[in-house]
Amino acid sequence: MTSLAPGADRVAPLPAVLAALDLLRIESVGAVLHIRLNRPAKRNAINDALVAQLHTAFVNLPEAVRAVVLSGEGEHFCAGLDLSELSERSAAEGMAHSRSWHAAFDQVQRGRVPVVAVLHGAVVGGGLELASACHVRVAESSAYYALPEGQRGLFVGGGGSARIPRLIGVARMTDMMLTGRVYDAKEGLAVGLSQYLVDVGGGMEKALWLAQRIAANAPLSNFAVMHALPRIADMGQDEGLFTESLMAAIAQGDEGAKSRMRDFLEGKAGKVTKG
Ligand code: 1HE
Repeated sequence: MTSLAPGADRVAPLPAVLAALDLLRIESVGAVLHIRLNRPAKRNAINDALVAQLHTAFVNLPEAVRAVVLSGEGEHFCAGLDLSELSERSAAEGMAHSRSWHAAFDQVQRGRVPVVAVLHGAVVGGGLELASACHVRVAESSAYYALPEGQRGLFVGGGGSARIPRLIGVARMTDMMLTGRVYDAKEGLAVGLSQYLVDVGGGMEKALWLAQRIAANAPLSNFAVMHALPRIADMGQDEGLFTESLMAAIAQGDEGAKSRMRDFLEGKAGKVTKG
């Protein structure tokens, strides 16, 4: 694998608001912020406090951060909803709980910078919902995916019904929820749950390398990919093409784009090469 760009491994001090988040382990590596779910004893199950801390982390990304890597401490990425917190909730409380997940995961998907997830071990229930809010997913060969909500008498509540079918289709998600089907890492790659598959232990290096590449892009291009692309994909073709032309015009007019095009024409920028 290509090594990181110079300065990419520089570890910067964290702002106090991020350093105070005890259920996350956060490290700033150059322009990349590495956020780890940090409840390994509970398989990184997501309780109310962890949802709130994810929200806080993603709305307080330091200005210098250009990409995030999200991973899980221990043997698993995330065991989903913390089932020990599932007390008797009224319908209104249940709705508010689900909406708190939506608010946090929306900051992951539609925040300021792209997020690369490293998936290993269990990526289940709310853990898969969180993974599906990320922009690039790197799976290690230990990863497996399931939606046990059906077996637990629940429904997805962390945005899964909106995001997961956009990755794998309604039919596959229906099957996972009705039958408890588990996809292994290879199957997950084939159906689109991850974009990359690497050996056990190789996920962080690959994700950091990808995040470093993402961080080197013009910020407005990354913004267009994160914010315009998924919205255009949800539009009718006519509206989509019109919106695309607006976004393209704004992106190409940016100084970042102009200097990059000049660099290429003057032979100073890299060519596109085969893998
Ligand atoms: C938990 C949770 C959890 C582990 N909530 N405590 N999610 C699930 O249905 C998945 C449930 N978990 C599992 O199937 C397994 O724990 C794993 C496959 C993820 C991992 O197995 P393993 O053998 O490594 O660990 P373990 O021995 O099962 O669990 C270790 C501890 O973590 C244990 O606690 P301890 O105090 O006895 O040590 C477990 O109770 C605890 N633990 N998973 C609470 N999920 C917005 S809606 C989303 C809806 C959903 O996500 S539903 C799916 C919930």
